[in-house]
Amino acid sequence: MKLLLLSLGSVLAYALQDRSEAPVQPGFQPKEVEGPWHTLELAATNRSAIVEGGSYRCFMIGARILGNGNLNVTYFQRNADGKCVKEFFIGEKTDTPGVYTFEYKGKNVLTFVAVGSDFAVMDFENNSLDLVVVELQARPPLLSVSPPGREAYSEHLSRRGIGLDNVEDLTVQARCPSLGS
Ligand SMILES: *[C@@H]1O[C@H](CO)[C@@H](O)[C@H](O)[C@H]1NC(C)=O
Ligand SMILES: *[C@@H]1O[C@H](CO)[C@@H](O)[C@H](O)[C@H]1NC(C)=O
Ligand SMILES: CC(=O)N[C@H]1CO[C@H](CO)[C@@H](O)[C@@H]1O
Repeated sequence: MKLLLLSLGSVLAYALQDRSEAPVQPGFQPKEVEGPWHTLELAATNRSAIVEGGSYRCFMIGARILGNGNLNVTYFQRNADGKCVKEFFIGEKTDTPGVYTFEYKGKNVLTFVAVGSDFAVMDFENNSLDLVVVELQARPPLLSVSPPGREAYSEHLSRRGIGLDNVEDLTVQARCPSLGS
């Protein structure tokens, strides 16, 4: 019975993987995404999710691996009063290293598509399957991203069919945390 479930599980995992347009970073190591992060850009299949007031407009500040292998992601988000509020979500690890799931406005799948020493390209897919958000993260205090990071990010935007008009550059806009918040 256990074996049957296991094989059913892998068939399912295979089917899901096959359908997903978010490939995971080969040889993903959780340690590589731990520590401070700074969100440079947000991109989405539906722009309203990432503009000011949008539910996916987040400024990630860090990630920590918990004892059970889950991922604690901390970020700031502006509330309705314009104040920056610190929040976190727990990404539950899956059978695929680099893929986590969490609840936020429905079920989400987070995939680390590409990870380098100074960047991370993160793909968030809302299970309703009509929303994909892609984030480009950099390591503070240096906020530039090497050409391989930029390339991996652009490549993934094309893969997801997200055009440049659906990208928000957070480095030129009011950030969180900001002075007085
Ligand atoms: C985009 O999101 C907004 C707000 O959630 C929604 O009203 C709109 O219908 C969505 N557009 C598409 C094309 O899904
Ligand atoms: C996640 O990290 C935040 C910020 O460091 C902390 O406040 C929160 O307790 C952590 N949650 C868990 C479940 O570890
Ligand atoms: C922001 C967004 O589109 N959230 C959707 C995620 O998916 C759930 C259904 O699983 C919808 O209810 C949310 O509106």
